[in-house]
Amino acid sequence: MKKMFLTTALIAASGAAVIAETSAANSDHSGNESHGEQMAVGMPGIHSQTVRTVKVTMTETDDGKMIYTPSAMDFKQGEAIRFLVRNSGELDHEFILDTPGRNAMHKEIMATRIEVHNTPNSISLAPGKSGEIIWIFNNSGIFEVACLIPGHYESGMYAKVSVK
Ligand SMILES: [Cu+2]
Repeated sequence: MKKMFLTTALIAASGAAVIAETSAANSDHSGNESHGEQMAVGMPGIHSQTVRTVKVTMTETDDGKMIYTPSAMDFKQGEAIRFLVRNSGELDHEFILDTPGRNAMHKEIMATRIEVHNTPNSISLAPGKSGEIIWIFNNSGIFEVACLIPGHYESGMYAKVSVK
């Protein structure tokens, strides 16, 4: 009986989290769960548009940090980039490309529940796995790649993306 109550409570809790996410998305509008749509940071591309490949590694360091290598990236407005992302660490990590403001908002949501990101602008990778994101930087500005798994951003897991 106790188990049943627990299950019900879990369902209720996850329902509340979904509502919270929906209202957050509505108030923001640009829609993180985009499928080919324009975002502030740019838009998804396809292979044939790629002008260059940028390799990004995600890992933990011996002194307790979590990092992207490189930790800063510069692009020209209009460039189509193929990010080849590899998790060479021992923990799960993610690569979420967005504005710093939207990443910060999204981090708050992530603090309340577990979420897996695999949208056009994001990828979650288990240790040893690789994946790719093809992205067109058609807007200039300062953007960010971040890992929003609780505690990771605070451990240094973000990279500045500058588009000029
Ligand atoms: Cu991480």
